[in-house]
Amino acid sequence: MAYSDLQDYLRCLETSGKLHWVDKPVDPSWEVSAVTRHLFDGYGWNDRPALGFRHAGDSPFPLVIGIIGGSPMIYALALSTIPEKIPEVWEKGQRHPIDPVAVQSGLCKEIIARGAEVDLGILPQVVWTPGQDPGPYITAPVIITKDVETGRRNVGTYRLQIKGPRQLGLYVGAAQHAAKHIRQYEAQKQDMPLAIAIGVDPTIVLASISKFPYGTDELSVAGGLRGEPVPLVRCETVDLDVPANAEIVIEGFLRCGYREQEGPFGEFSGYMSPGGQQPVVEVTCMTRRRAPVYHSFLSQMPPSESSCIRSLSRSAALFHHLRHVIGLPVRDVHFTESGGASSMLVISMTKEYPEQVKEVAWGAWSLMNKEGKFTVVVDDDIDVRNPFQVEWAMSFRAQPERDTFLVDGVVPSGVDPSTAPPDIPQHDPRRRAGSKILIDATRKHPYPPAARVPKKYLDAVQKKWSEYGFK
Ligand SMILES: Cc1cc2nc3c(=O)[nH]c(=O)nc-3n(C[C@H](O)[C@H](O)[C@H](O)COP(=O)(O)O)c2cc1C
Ligand SMILES: [Mn+2]
Repeated sequence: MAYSDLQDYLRCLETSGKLHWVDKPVDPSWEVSAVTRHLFDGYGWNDRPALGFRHAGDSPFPLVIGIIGGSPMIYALALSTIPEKIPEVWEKGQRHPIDPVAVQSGLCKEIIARGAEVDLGILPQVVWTPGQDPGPYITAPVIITKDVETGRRNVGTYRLQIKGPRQLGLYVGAAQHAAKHIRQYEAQKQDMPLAIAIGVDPTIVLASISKFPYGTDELSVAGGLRGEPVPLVRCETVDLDVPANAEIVIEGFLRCGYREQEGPFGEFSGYMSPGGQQPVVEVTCMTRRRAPVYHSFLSQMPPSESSCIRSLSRSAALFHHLRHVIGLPVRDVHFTESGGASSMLVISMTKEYPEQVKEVAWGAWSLMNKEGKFTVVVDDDIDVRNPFQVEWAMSFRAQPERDTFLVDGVVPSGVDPSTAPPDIPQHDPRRRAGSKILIDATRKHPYPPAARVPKKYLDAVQKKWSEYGFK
């Protein structure tokens, strides 16, 4: 059964013991991020609960965080599955998308504020990297825009800096789909309408933060993931549709050609992004439930919610592309969390001929042009999620001179601080000098037998383990 909305999903997390509510009032200018960070640093990958804060500053809305990428277990619950089946559900969602359906009304219309009635100050004003972010940010928005020529919808998650009661700074990376829409509208000298949903069924969030080919409606992928169409309602002041059961919807437009300083912001690389001149959302309307729950993501230093989500989502999307779209014999794909689920990519494969290793790397790099700065390809006996095994393969199946392949003149990750010093703005061409390396850590010739105690002896020992004085 699909979740009908965020609150339906939160009930499932609560029943599974995966949501910890904090009743004590907390200060959103530092305490929300500090408690969440402490939780991420203190708990193992699989044990972290998601967090809820009932009283974050003056906001009447409770805030939840870590409900999508608190852990692989939580991510699996968002997809109504178990961690081992995450790639399978993604496969289904992408192969069998279900288009959304229009409905007349929804819970997101219980309260409607227009024009001067809107005050974004009602939202929890969370500062994520206290002392360094310039102010509070909305980190989990689902932003809906349209291609000006085809009318096709795009849905993406791009951070929003709360700048005033009706103003938001928007950061959209240059390669993102909404950035194309911004260029289109500005070429036609028009303001660009947009709608922002906060707090939706988790499959919509997962589709919103994932990269699909341009033109794909992320809401149809969400339909495929949840097995039912997403119900949509018309916005009040812009020509767009939004998930009918969203907790909160903000409508507005980007004023053509206008830019203001946005950021710096604590990014998934673990460093502050430089910030730069970015568009500003002028809010025209806010619709919401009577008692909405506000949804946020923790980004900054890995491990974070962002690195967990990116690792699981990107790995599944790339596996699908390499294995099922291009048809290469790839067994498994893993973006490491320490690499911000961006820089370090490990792929295992059942190599059919030596050149195929490069085909795999090119396939990965052309789908995800900014990712996989270090790409390691291993044989199918290596567990890509086990760094010990991966380093072992690199250590004894590769010769750096023969088995590495360097490429330059490629687009780097926009927030990789190794490309340029912090005073160079985020979109500056000087940040574009990227390069990548492929490390082919597969066997190139027959290998000697592995030096292991034979399994039959290990099994024999296991059977009488207590005889050796072990419990
Ligand atoms: C927690 C989190 C925060 C993100 N913040 C941003 C952001 O501020 N700007 C941005 O361009 N992309 C951001 N992304 C990445 C986009 O959501 C992602 O690339 C998505 O594919 C964008 O949609 P699009 O492919 O339709 O452009 C974020 C992703 C996550 C998981
Ligand atoms: Mn898109």
